[in-house]
Amino acid sequence: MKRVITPKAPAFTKVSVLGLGYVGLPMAAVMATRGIEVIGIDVNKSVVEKINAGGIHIVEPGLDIVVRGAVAAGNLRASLTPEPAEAFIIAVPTPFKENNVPDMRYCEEAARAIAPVLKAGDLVVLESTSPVGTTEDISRWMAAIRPDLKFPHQHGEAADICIAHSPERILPGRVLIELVANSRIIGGITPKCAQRAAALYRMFVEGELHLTNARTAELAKLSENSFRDVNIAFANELSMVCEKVGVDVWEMIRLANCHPRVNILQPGPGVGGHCIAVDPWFIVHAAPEEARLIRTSREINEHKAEHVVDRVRHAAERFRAPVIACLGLSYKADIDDLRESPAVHIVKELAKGDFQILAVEPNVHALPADLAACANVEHADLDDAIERADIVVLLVDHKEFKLVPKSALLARIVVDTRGVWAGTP
Ligand code: SAJ
Repeated sequence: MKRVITPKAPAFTKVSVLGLGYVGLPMAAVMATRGIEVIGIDVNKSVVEKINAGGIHIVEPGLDIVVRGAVAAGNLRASLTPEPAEAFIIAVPTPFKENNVPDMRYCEEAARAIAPVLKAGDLVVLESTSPVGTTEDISRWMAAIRPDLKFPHQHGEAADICIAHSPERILPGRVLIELVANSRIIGGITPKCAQRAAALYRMFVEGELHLTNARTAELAKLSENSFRDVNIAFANELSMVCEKVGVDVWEMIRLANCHPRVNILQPGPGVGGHCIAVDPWFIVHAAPEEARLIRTSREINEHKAEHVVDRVRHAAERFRAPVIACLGLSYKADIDDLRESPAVHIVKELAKGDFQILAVEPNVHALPADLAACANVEHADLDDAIERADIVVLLVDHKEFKLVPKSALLARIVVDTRGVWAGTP
C-alpha cells in the first residue's frame, strides 16, 4: 500500500507582536519572512503608518529591506489595536521610575489590550526584560478581564491560555543575525506553557531553546545584563585608577588580557542603552540587602560619566571662551539609539557651563529636544566641529570618528573616553 505523507501543519499561522521597537519590529519582520501572518501592534500612529508603507523608524543594519519585503509580500502589517491571533508576543519597554523602581505600566497596558481578543488555546509570550514575577502578573492582569477563561497562574496545566517568558538577547547592530542564531531561554508558568512557546520560536530560531520556569527565565535575563554591567564597572574603575597613577589604561588592559583566563572589558564614558543601564536595578530593587556588588557596579558606571564631565571642565579652565566638540551621542557605536546614553548626559551637564558645545552625531538628523533647547549646543558636522574646537571629547567610537587622522587633533586638548585615539597626546 502506498503511504501518503501529509506535510506537518505549521505550529502557528497568525502571530501578533505588541510593541514595534528595537525588539518587536525585527521579530515581527523575521517571523513574516517565515510565512507567518504577523500583525504588529503599536500605540504610536506614525510608527504604524510608516511600517504599513514599508518603511522603518529605527536604524538597524538590513532591517529596512526585511520589513519592506515582508510588507510587500502581505505577511506583515501594523495596527493600533489588537485583533485575534494564535500567539501574542509582548515586546514593550520596561523602564524604571524615580528611585530605580521598575515601571511595569507598559506591560500591564499590553496585557489588558490583548485580554479582550484572547480565546482558548492561545499563547502569550513576554519578551520584555522584566522583574521576577512579571509573567505571573501578566496572567493575573488578563484573568481579571477574562473570568470566562482559565489562566495558568491559577489553573496550572488545565489553563486555556499558555503564558511564558522568553527574554530577548539580541545585540543592537546585529539584531537580524542574533534573532535567529542566538540560543534562547523559554520559561513557562507551567511546563506546557514552555513547550507551546518553544513551538513558536522553533519556527524561526536556529539557536538552542532552553526550557525552564518563568521566574528562572526572568532572573537569568537580568543576570546576563548585570554580569556585563559588573564587568564594565571593573574596566571603568580601572580607567580611573590608571588616570590617578599615570598608566595608559588601554595598553594595560590589552596586556592583562594576554593572560589565558583574563578578559577585561573596555572602559568608556559610562554604560547606556535601555538594557544594561536599567536591568540591574530590577535585581537591586527585589533584593536590596543582597545585591551589593550589582548596586555598586551601577554606581561606578554612573559615576564614570560625572568623572568625564569633571575632566572636561578641568581642561576648559585653560580657555577664556572654550569651544568643546563632543563626538557621539548614542549609547554605543554605529547606532541611533540615545536611550540612557552617557554621552547625552555628559553633553547636557557640560551645557550648564559657559561653553560653546558642538555636538556631532552622524546617526541622527536632529538633536534630541532637551539638547536642542540649550542655546549653547549646536548640532555640528564632524570636520567643522574639530576645526573649531579647543577641546575634543570622544564619547562614542562611531566608524566615522575612527577615521579622523591624529594630525587633525593637533593643538587641541583630547579627552578620548573610548580609546579610539589611544596614544594621542
Ligand atoms: N560598554 C562598555 N564597555 C564594553 C562593552 C560595552 O563601556 O566593553 C558599554 C556600551 O558602550 C554601552 C553599554 O555598555 O553603553 C551596553 O552596550 P552592550 O553592547 O554591552 O549591550 P547592549 O545594551 O547593546 O545589549 C545588551 C546585550 N546583553 C549582553 O550582552 C549580556 C544584549 O544581548 C541584550 O539583548 C540587550 O542588552 C538587551 O536588550 O537586554
